[in-house]
Amino acid sequence: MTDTAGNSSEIDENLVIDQTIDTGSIEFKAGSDTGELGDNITTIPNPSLKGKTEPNAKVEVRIIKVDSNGTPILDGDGNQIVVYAAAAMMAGANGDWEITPDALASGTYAVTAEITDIAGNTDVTSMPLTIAAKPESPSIAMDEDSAPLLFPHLTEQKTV
Ligand SMILES: [Ca+2]
Repeated sequence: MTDTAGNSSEIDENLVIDQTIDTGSIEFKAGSDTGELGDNITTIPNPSLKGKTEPNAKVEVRIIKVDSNGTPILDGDGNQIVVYAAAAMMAGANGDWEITPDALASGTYAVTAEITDIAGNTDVTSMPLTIAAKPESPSIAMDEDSAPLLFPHLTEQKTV
C-alpha cells in the first residue's frame, strides 16, 4: 500500500502522519496597538497579544530583547535575553491564543511563540514589538498653588 518513498496509493485517514505545522501569526489585540495600526509599535508597556495556530497546539510565548535590526541581543553566555516568559498554554479549538505580558521597559523586542501541535511537530513564529516611550506630557498648567512644588528653589529664595 505504501512504498519506501512514502507514496501511498490508497489513503487511509487513520494512517496519515502529520509532519507539518502551521505556527500561524502573532498580532496585537484590538486596543493594544497605539498610533499607527500594524506597525508593531505601541506605547502600552504591557500590550495584549493574540495569535492563531493549529487547534489545541501547545503555545509557549517569550519576549526577548532585540537590537534595532531585529537581531536578538545575547548575554555574556550567548543566550537570548528573555524579558518575559509566559507559562505554556494550549490554543483553543479554533487555534486562538492570547497573552498579556508584564509591563516592559521601552525598547525593541521580539515576541516568540514556540508552537507544538498535537502530533508533536514544533516550530517558532515571532513578531517584532517596539514599546515606545509615552508621548511627552502636555505642558503643566501654571497656577499659584502648584508653583512652590514645581520650583522649590524659588520657594526657598522667597522664604529666606
Ligand atoms: Ca502602532
